[in-house]
Amino acid sequence: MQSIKNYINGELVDPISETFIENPDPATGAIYSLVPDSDEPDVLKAVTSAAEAYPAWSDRSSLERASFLSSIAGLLRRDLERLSLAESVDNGKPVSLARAIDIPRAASNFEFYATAIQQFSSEAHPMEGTALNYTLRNPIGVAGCISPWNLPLYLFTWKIAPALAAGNCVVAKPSELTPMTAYLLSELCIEAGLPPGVLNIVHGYGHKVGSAITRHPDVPVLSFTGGTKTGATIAATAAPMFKKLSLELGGKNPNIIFADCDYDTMLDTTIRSSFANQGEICLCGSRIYVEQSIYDKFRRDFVARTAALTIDDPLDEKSQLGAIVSKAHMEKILAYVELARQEGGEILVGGKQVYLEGRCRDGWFVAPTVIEGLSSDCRTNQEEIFGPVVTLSPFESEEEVLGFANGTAYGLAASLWTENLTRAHRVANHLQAGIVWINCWMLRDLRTPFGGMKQSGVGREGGIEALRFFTEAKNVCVKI
Ligand code: TXE
Repeated sequence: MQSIKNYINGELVDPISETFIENPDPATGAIYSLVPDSDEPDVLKAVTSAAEAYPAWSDRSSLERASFLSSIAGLLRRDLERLSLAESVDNGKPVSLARAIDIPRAASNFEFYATAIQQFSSEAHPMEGTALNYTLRNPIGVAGCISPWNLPLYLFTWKIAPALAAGNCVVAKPSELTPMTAYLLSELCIEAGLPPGVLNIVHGYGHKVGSAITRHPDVPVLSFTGGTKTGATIAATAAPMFKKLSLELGGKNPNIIFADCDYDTMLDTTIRSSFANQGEICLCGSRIYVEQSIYDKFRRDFVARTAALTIDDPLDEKSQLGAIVSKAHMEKILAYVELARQEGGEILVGGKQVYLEGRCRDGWFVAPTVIEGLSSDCRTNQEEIFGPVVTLSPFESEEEVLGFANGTAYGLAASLWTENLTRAHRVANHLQAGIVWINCWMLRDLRTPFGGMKQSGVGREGGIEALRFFTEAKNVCVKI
């Protein structure tokens, strides 16, 4: 039984409590590793290490910091296979997905910020003949980074890389449900020679470790990705302490399909945007709105394509969907399907747990599910399910579908399918979302601002947005 360790002050150490959390493999339901059940004493050690490492780390040139990030990116790429397998076993996602998306993106996150920091600049404002204003963007200190279980290493590194590049030191906590690749990352940081204390990884529960990071007075900046409810809990602690806060939260994203779309491309992509990663991506399009004139055709084709998806052992290269991350989350998803039935929905395909043979007979698998016949304001269409469940609804007009699309508390992402360019720009402009994809989905340029509005979060990650988040702007005004 593998027992992983915290990474504090450059060393791999057990939790002070010497107690551990059992970590199951979602595909088999069996406990396969032990995770430190850390608490506040471990966080205090980590923050002290980070604070002690901060002066030297922030004094290094951006080129020197970039070289460490590049080395880590190279090691992540070197260990692609090992990390992909670890991610698949820990999260339940197909190993093919971890290999194609999760791990390469983790390496890209480090590589991107290794170069972005070298291009990072600020501005000057001359007051003709009177004064010169210049803006400094200095690192802040110890940054807290807390990440979720759905894209474990991908989202974990998406916070850590810019924080380190900007000159901060970090105390990071991955989800207790998927800690493995964060642990393997700490081994690679040691191999890359990252100075002790620059990055510290403390494993454990959110209400213990995550909460201790959030309320620590020497952690002035926090970056969180996870559920909206947890985001509110963190904000309630951080706000009165005047901490800088970035919150990437849930979504209930519309996928709007007009009759004039490129139908085959839309259908292929909509299968992905509905069920990729078992639908456990905050950017998935879980509410599908189809123009009335093509609704029946789309319904027939989409249901057939959904029914043909392969849900199987995540380690099988043919699997298109793997296991749900935890038994509790699987039960939450199935409870929403039952709710949909009670709200008048018709389950067109899926809607139940899938029982496999052999190695995965005790795993947690849910069939990709398509539901129609629900009102736009029912709970199933208002609340984030975060599983392989989508709803279908027809619409008659642009105004009507914009009302549906914008009619939830969330505002993270949206997809839009039409060949009418004028309409595409008009609808995109009216959608309440931080990210709008037109005739595509999950096409990502890391330079772009990433994040949502309303209950999908506060602030933006990505590009220079993240470097500005992890620095403080100081205006210096020099009398001439
Ligand atoms: O998130 P949580 P989970 C949504 C999705 C999912 C729900 C819960 O609806 O069902 O959030 O998922 C740590 N103080 N998304 O359980 O609970 C926790 O240990 C500080 C959307 O993953 O929010 C973990 O490391 N930290 C999201 C992290 O917060 C706390 C992706 C996320 O846990 C804490 C994932 C606390 N009080 C889930 N409580 C997206 N937008 O991508 C927990 N944590």
